[in-house]
Amino acid sequence: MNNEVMTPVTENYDENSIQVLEGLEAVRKRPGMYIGSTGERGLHHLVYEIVDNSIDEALAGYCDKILVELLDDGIIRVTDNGRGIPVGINPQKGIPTVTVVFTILHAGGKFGGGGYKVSGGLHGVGASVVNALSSWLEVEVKDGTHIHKERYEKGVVVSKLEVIGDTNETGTTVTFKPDPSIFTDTTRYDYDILLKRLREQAFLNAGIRVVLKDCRTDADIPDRSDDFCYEGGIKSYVEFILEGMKKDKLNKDVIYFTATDKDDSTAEIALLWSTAYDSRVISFANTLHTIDGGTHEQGFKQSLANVVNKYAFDFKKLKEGNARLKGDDILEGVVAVVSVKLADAQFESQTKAKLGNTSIGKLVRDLVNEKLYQYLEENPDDAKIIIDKAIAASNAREAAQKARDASRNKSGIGGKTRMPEKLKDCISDDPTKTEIFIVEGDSAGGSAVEGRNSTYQAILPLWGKMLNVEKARVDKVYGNDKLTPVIVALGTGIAENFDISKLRYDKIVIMADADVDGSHIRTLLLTFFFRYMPELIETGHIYLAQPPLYRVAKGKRYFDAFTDEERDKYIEELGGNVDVQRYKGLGEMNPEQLWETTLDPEHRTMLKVTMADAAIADETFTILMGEEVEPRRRFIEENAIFATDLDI
Ligand code: TSJ
Repeated sequence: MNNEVMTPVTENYDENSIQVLEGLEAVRKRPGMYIGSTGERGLHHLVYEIVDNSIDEALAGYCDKILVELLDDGIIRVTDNGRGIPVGINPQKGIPTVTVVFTILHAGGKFGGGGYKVSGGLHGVGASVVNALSSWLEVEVKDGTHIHKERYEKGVVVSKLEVIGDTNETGTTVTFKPDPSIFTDTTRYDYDILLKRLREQAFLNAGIRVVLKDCRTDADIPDRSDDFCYEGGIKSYVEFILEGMKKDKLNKDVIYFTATDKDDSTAEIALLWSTAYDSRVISFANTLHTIDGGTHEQGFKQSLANVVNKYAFDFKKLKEGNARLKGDDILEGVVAVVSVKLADAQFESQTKAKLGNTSIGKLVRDLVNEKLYQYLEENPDDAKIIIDKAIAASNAREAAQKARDASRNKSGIGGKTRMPEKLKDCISDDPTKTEIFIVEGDSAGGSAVEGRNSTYQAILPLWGKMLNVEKARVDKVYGNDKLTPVIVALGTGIAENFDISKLRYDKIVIMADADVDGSHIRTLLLTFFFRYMPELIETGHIYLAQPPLYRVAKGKRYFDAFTDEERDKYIEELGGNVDVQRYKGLGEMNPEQLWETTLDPEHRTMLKVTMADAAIADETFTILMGEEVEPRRRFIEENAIFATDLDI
């Protein structure tokens, strides 16, 4: 016990403890008000709440390592090598500052003064709430001379601050056990949830080392540990996100800007353009993930659109008809992290998911307006790639809109949809029994129409031969009404207008040859379904027909073979001296053969398409359509392999 410090304040300490108890009782009565929930999320928030204090210490420049350990019995230990929470008497409260931190509500960050930034804790309530919701909590402070320790149970001091040893180090260790009577759902920490958050913090605070260790004897993975330290900060974060997306960079490197305003608020932005069709812009305020964005994120998106448009205009990069690129088109493929730090963060929602400070919007806008424009000027090759991507996005969006309008206009008028001319529909309109075969090429279409069971089977021939996929752009494929017949025939509409209850067939079967062109058509259709009608795939409505490659016949007996191995097996089975016919394509089969091998539900083989298949197709499509010549060339060379992969 540190008597020197404690003796003069005993009276005040007791007086204050009444207040303290009232505050912490409120926390225990309504924990959800303070940590959001008492479920798994709330449980994990306790750790963030503690770690955030160490991060603040690191941001103040006094700490560079934070260790988080998962111990048995639901216990967590957080250690940093900062200055140590002050143990001297707090003049206002008359008790040690460390005791104030753990026992008085809303004390977090407001004591001490002098360079202590606002805590980033999700609910900003700090250590006292964690303490109140813990069966017990122990804090050890090393001040370079002594090790001080205090212990609490359910937020109440049970063993006052005392010196338990000597040290020449500094730092803080907090060990606590979340109260199972509060966290009734679970008190088991999920390593991966903590990992995600701590990694994020390591990205947002360049150079800080964060270590996570699972020391639990019943850990899912024994002795698991991770060690994060990113000198590149949010630049590394953008690269990390890109890796996770499995997409490639379009511009050379991650673009990075930072600025500080007169109030000492800072904004940091890292961004790049990728081959993706969506965008990932994530924003943070005081290292808190602002899921609903706010002034900083909006400022970024606005000025991004303005700058790219201004550059395109100033350097005459737009043709007529592309007078101005839309914000969403410019954002296509963007991966960005926007991180702001400010003294008086104001959040529009209670969950701190949306930042409200207007001055930060201006800081971000000014930063992007100046630095991104400069970047585009200095990197004209990148600028061209970025603008071309936005133009392609704009064209694709307009084409998709046309397709949507087409599908909407054609349905509803007079209650009856006008079906595409090329569709040879079936007689039944029972959508649980009918099938539509999307057929490559007109000649195959003819055989299919003759060979089908016209009661249940509809045939939709697509364009004669595939356009040269290598040259075709996304917008050319979605536009030019190429896929409109498919959309209209299926009846569901696409994208946000998609309505599966309007589906006109039970099975949608893509019927294409087993050659390179057929593979292209499969890839294109799967990509289209994946992007615009994913529910059709998820609900198992999409199939690939599997026409055989050979017919092995002897007299009246015959077998159809789907592979060379199968062919050889049948030749052997029939005892040699057989007639082997190679089907060069669907177009070569006569109607009877097509029925027997590919259409007849009793004998055909079909593959149900999974989301994984479609995702692979999407990726393939991206490569085929991509700007980068090398992966495309490689892909086309390896294309035969892809075709067999898909057909397994
Ligand atoms: F929040 C907490 F109390 F639970 C907690 C705080 C938990 C952990 C693991 C670490 C910390 C913490 C606090 N680490 N470092 C600090 N630093 C201070 O509290 C501190 C030290 C010195 C001064 C100063 O002005 O001299 C100011 C502060 C805020």
